[in-house]
Amino acid sequence: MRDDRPLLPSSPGFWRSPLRGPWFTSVLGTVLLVGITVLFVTGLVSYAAYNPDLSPVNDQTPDKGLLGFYLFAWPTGPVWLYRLTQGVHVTLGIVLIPVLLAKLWSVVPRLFALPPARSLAHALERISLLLLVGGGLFEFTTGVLNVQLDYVFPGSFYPLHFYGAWVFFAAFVAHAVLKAPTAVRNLRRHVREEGDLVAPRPDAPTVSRRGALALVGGGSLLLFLTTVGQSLGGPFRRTALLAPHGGADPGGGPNGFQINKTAAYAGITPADTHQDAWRLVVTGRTGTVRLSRADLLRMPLHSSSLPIACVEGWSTADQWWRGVRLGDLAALVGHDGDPPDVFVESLQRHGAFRRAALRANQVADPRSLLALYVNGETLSPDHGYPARIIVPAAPGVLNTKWVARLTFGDL
Ligand SMILES: Nc1nc2c(c(=O)[nH]1)N[C@H]1C(S)=C(S)[C@@H](COP(=O)(O)O)O[C@H]1N2
Ligand SMILES: [Mo]
Repeated sequence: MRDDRPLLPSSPGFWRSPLRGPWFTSVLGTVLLVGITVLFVTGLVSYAAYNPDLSPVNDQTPDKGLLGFYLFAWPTGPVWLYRLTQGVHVTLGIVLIPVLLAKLWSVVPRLFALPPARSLAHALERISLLLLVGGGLFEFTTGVLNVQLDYVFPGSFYPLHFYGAWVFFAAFVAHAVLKAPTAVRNLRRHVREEGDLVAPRPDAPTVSRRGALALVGGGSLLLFLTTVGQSLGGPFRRTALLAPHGGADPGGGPNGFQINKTAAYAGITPADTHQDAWRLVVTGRTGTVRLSRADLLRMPLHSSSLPIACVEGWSTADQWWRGVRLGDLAALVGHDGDPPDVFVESLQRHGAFRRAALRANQVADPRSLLALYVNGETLSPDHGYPARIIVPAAPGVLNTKWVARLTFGDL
């Protein structure tokens, strides 16, 4: 028999899958409508959690301009706030990958449709689709690379992902508004499958449309089950087969929870942190004091049960930290009762996260500590010995390790 398959993907007859059609595309589109909206909102929230408008050192996207209109002072409670918002952002982003790919597959014949533009309106619609598809692939790719590989793109991940999100979401909103009426119609009634997505000469089906959806959903479920453990922490971490690996092995015992950057990586040596060498320099309204670890241990010590939640999506269950309240350190240098912001500097000499600014509400929270112990044991070198910051509800980056200097004052 002669194979009469057209050679060019611009001919409708080239596309043979009997699965393509308005119903299949609309179901996937509706899932993405909800999912991508949640991704966008949790992404914006993640940026706000850095308190970028407090100090340039917190701001990974300093040229944001008007796009930072929504920023707000990040709260200190509930303590699991950033665990939740960022866990949802990263887990959902990964879970939606099969849905995104299936959606693109379902509409791929349109990519090749000729003529490229029938009218000005049609031309504009196709350009917006370019931004939509390009933006979507860009956001998912940069996100996954940042989580999995500690990033490999030229330029900083943060501005690329941030600006990409605005471009993508603008195209996404335009697309959703244009297509929503059609999608609702396609989903509600049992309309006949017709239109440009339906193959005019389909091959024999090997799976039903519902079966194909189940396959996509199964893929997402598998990704969910192998990812979410990194955000749940504790015993669930072992189920996170897809979580990034190759990080430092935290080992067991009280300090046996996830390590982001090790002391060795940060260039912190035992000579730097030795009791004869290390001093905490605290500056404020009344001047500067220098404290050894022994001096700090003579101050009132307090405990807080707080997690570490990284922008990469992993987080720890609550750890039991013990140390000096940031508010007490502020009081030591003349800020009694109503502490101001604080600028925190690490012993670390290079690297993006060696400095951070904390807002007054974070300093004032009685759970915010300069931690000296964790889970009943002295901090390990990799978790920030001799002293590290721990603040409720804040992203991991603000929990500076190997602290050397605290400067209190309005930033
Ligand atoms: N000095 C310094 N502190 C730092 C970092 C760093 O690179 N340098 N990384 C931060 C980030 S991104 C996270 S998620 C937490 C992780 O803390 P942990 O390694 O104790 O789990 O430390 C924070 N403190
Ligand atoms: Mo982090």
